[in-house]
Amino acid sequence: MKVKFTSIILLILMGMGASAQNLKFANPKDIALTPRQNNFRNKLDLSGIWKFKKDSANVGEKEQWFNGLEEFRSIAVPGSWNEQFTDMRDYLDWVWYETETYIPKSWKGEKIFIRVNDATYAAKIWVNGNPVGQHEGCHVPFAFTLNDFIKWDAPNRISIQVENILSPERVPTGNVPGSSLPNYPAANYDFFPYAGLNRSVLLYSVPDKAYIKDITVRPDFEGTTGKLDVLVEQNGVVRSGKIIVSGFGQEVVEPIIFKNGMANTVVEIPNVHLWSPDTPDLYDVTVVLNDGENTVDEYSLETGVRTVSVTENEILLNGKPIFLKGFGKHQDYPINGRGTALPVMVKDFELMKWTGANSFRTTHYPYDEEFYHMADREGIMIIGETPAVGLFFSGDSVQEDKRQEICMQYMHEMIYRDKNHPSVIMWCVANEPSDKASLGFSSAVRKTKAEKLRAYKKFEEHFKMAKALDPTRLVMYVGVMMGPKDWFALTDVIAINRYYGWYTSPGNIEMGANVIGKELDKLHEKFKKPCMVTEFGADSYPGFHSEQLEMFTEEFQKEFIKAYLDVADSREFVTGMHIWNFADFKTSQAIIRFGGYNYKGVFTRDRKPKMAAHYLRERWNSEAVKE
Ligand code: BDP
Repeated sequence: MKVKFTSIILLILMGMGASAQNLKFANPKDIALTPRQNNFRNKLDLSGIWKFKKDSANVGEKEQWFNGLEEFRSIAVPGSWNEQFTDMRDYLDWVWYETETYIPKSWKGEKIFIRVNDATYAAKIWVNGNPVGQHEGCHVPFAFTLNDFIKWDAPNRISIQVENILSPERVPTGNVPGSSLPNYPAANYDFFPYAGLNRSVLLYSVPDKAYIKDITVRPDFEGTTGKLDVLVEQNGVVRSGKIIVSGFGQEVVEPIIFKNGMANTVVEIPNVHLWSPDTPDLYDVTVVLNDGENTVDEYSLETGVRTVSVTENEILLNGKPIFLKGFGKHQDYPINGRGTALPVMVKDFELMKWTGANSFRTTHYPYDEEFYHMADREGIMIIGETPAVGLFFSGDSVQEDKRQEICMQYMHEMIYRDKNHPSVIMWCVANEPSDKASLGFSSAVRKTKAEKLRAYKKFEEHFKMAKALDPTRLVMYVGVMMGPKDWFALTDVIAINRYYGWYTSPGNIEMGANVIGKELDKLHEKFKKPCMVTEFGADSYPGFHSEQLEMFTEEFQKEFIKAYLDVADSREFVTGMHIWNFADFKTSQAIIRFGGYNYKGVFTRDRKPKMAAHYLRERWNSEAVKE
């Protein structure tokens, strides 16, 4: 009866045309586990060439383009449309993507999902002309069930409408009146607003009767015994199951009993191998759902046992001080744009290790999931950052509330997706948020005490949410030059982006180093927290040299980086230095962005080392870990 009723409603909706279509919003919980292929689950990657069509007047929905695109062109998925088409570099309005696929017969009787790993910025999905759902927000996955809409023994048409309209109500923000970053397209951030299906689109299936919906593994250890606090959530009423933790010749099995769909147990691992950059030792955690004798579902993930904490001066990994050496990065590469290109990712890990780096921040958005799996295995630590860049609290409460809502959604999506990776040691809730619409260092807007407090309270919500979702990791934000200092009261680690000697006192490295040194001293004295410089650097045009230090040369960039690293070395409480940037990257057009690029990379955009990269390799590889 229920099925028939749903079908009738759907038929009515379809008959009523597009205007009546009500596309539900995605539920962040549905992306908690990476889709996997095993004996109980299936996965079909729809990467490839899709049909593509521009919809500049936004008529596609009304004209029911979800019933099949006419006069389309071909586009690669994953990839950004701005790089693939010469006429669409700056186009950010509506487009349609379409592909067709059979769904294997063997999936019959299972629950079937579509998972879009990144549709920047907003997307709506139809399958076989039926409205499936929608999502807002960039660089995070979303998923919907498809069972009501699919056909067996025939191709299924998947239509996705995407747009990347820049708006002050969105995060990241764009088209902000009076922005201190005049550029085109008018992104309120310093990277190109690459749009489209930047990551893979998957279909996957899970057992219909009951399936494992989420697994949260919280690691700890005491002496030589590892402790994994494992929380399993199922979608069904299976009563029991087990958790198997295996690795290094050991296997520990713990039975679990579900209550209201949840089961929680602590698995102890004797003679535990701890995860660290030097020993990136991983365990397999397998969860099995059992209905009597029968296994109903099974899911395995790789994780590691390690703890993260802070003292007044240090970040501790497994109780020992660590120093973060590394970079801010981008998912950016010629032609791929922001599209995931796995060979580029692998090469980036190679090059990070070649320089002697041990960490990076996912500036300025969560990266493709593969980065985190790779970092777990390679022993690279990650600061996982939300897409909250260019965020501001200037007093327009309607806009602020909308931004706040999307930021909270991002926090759920990022932490649900990335919570089990030992490589992720900190969450960064925002890059350079400000209490003014324009960036701190160029604005003279004065705020009243009450306005400042209001902004502080709003921003505090981000920390509360991150801590509530994950009490095991450090939470930080990254402060902008001349931004509000009192916000550092909220953070576990003081992280600042500084460009003294570049944007201020340009050309004067000595003065720049002096200023940052003094500022770090003051911050530490006031807040008594470990400090890190999450961005510092200078543009260098590849192959541009000079005898005497001159801005934009490779020599200047190298000396700038050296001076800042020296400042850090002379201070016990500086616990990490991340250079901006790993590689040159594409930006909007602006007078400070020659040819539409940010040249602060120590590697070129096609990953050739500049002088600074060679310098880092020498310095970082010869350094004993700072203790
Ligand atoms: C910082 C931003 C970063 C920019 C960098 C720069 O966090 O996104 O690319 O400045 O100006 O303020 O190079």
